[in-house]
Amino acid sequence: MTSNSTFTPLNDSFSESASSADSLTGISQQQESSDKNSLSQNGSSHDHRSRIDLLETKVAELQQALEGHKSERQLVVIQDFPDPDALSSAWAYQLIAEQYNIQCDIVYAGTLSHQENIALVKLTNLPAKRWGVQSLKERDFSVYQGCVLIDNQGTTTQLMSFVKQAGIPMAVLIDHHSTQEDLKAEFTDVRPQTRATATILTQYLQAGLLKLDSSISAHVKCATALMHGLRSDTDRLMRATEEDFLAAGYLSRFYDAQLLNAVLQTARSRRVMDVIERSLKNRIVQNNFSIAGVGYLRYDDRDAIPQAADFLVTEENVHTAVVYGIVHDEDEELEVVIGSLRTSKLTLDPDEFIKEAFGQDNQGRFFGGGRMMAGGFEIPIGFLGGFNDNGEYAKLKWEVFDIQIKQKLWRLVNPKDNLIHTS
Ligand SMILES: [Mn+2]
Repeated sequence: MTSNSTFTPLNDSFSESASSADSLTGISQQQESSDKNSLSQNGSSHDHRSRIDLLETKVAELQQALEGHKSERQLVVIQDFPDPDALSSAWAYQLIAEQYNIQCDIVYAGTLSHQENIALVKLTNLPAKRWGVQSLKERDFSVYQGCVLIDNQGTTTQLMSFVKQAGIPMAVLIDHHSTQEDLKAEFTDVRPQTRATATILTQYLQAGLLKLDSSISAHVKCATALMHGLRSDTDRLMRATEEDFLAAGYLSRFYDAQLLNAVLQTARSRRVMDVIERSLKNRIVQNNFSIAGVGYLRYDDRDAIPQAADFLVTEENVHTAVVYGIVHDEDEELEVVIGSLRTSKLTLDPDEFIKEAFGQDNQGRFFGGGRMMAGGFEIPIGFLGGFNDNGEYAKLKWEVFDIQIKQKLWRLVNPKDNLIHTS
């Protein structure tokens, strides 16, 4: 086994994958450089052995936790902008729990933004439900005896405060982001060195927590979803490690390649294309950085921003792209600046770059951070927020944010250059 320690993601808390919206709600978690509880990837066979032992322990512990809650109802919470890794892993957990007669509702409070994620949910009948923020006050949380967090630690979901308020016990926490809050769950498996939560869930399946059966449609579809989740969190397996390949190998016995292809072939919407077009038109390239403000876009289209950044970074002589815009949600009178950074430069740490560029708010929280090659940021508009019918006003507001963001970015891109560049 080769060592992959040099490619350890620095902080994976903010951005899920190139094919998902960067999730940014919990801005200020401190990462822990090591996690004693992790099944870490390491070079020696001794570590390999202890990894297998730890997996066996975890599987036994989870089994016990499920046994202890037979016939209960659990709320499975995933991040506000769920990605394939979260969606598929939550589903796998639901299928496992079903065997113990535990009924799970998989919920998220934000929206499915990326066309591939919408396709994934539709084509596989993935049982995740959107609980919009406005509906949360009317929801009956008292029917749940346990809360399950998958692919998050409660910092990227608006549901968490309702779960806490309702006093639902934390039953299960399965994640691969660095340890965030000191969250205690009855069963915890947090592995910051593992590339995908789908890999963890697949290991559970392989260990026998649920026997996959090719003649059961839901199993085939869930295996397909897990394959998609695993691929998307490992940059199409390019950053996969041995355990991810092993998990993918196991899933290959059950998944539906045609169905996966259908999910991956999903076309971009016209509005996403328009945002990409704006990013191309507005981009300024300097010192191998490509920076583009795209103006206003709808809340449902926020995933167009990371997609535009993905595209801009493919230009020759560009190693880093930053795209940002003001996302507005007409229903909830919400406005926020959302941005995405993509880089192919190994020495550029998006987490550091974003923190350095934008600093902290007055409560000492950073506006974002990133994982290894990608990062997102989110800047509240505060008092200036809220949609305004007056076109001149909206234009002015955009210009103010555009100039301010560019100013902060150029300071890092070209420290000697004090000019304010605007498009
Ligand atoms: Mn993930």
